[in-house]
Amino acid sequence: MFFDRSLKALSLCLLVTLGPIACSELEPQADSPQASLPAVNTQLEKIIIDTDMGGDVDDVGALAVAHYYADRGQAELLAVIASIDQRSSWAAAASDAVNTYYGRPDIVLGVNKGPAVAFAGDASNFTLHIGANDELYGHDVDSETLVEDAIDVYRRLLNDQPDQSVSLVVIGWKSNIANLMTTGANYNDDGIDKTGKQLLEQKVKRLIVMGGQYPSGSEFNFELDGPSASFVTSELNVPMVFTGYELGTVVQTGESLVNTPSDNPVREAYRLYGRGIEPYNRASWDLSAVVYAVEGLSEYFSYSESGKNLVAFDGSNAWLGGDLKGDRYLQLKDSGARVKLRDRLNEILEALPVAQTGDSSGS
Ligand SMILES: [Ca+2]
Ligand SMILES: [Ca+2]
Repeated sequence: MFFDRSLKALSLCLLVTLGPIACSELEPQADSPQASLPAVNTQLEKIIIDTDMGGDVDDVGALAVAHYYADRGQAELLAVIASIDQRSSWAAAASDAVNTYYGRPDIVLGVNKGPAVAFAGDASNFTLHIGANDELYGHDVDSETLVEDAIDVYRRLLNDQPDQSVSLVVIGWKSNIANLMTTGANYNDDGIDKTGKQLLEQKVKRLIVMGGQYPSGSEFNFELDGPSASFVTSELNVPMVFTGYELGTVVQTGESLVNTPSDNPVREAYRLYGRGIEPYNRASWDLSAVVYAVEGLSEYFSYSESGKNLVAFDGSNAWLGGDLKGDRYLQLKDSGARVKLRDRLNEILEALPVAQTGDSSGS
């Protein structure tokens, strides 16, 4: 579509591109985090969504999936933080519209106010149409200038959470996480005596990353800010699970949204992005990441071999198997999983918010 996450050949040898940093990272780690990656999640998942909403519409679908689980007591959505900055998108305002539709108008928002990542914007401007239309959607953040800096939000929010309690779902560029990692203790006199990297490693139990292609290739989320993707994957000592281009692209969802109310901003986002041509289907890259974050592998996914993701500065990546870091990437579980996941996601997207059904049990 407007930003085709085109498959590109791995253009450079990753080991050459990454140089000595990567090579120094290839030593086996005695304290491998892989044992903490679950097959099935049974507890309420506290999640933060870090999104490049505006680059593609599946971020909006992913946010709807998070609310669906929150409605059923399976997830708590702590914050929605945009990696795409206010100069090229209305990501935070559009997120507030979706949060408000689902009855959670006060979810904390953040936006990248650091150095701008070069991004031309999306031709349909769906975040602008939704984010600015507070008359229809009733949200109170109708301008990105009202939104806090992502770094300040992350530091305060993570500091307040119990250790190893947060699933951080990054469905856009890795810019915010990289920027956060470089903050020092007592950043901007915030009174928090930890570096950003320490906060992430102490509070985040899993980093779920939509980005890359597996076992190797190149994909939009890493390409847009390759240095940040490389820095986060090589330097952050948090268990990581990746979901790549090849998984989400075969799971096309969104067509069920035509059965939802006309004031559903998720429906409108898919309509605008799809230029009004039904069915409003789009690949489920970001939606799949949220399903895994909350449900675990469930009946849809299986883990790759244990290993480490090598990400070059140009955003290309390659999986290096072995007991190197203990990370995984997701695969579709079996031949039936694609259709099961597709149908499940369309069912989730079609479900009315509990706030609108008046059913507080969430069943
Ligand atoms: Ca709000
Ligand atoms: Ca995205």
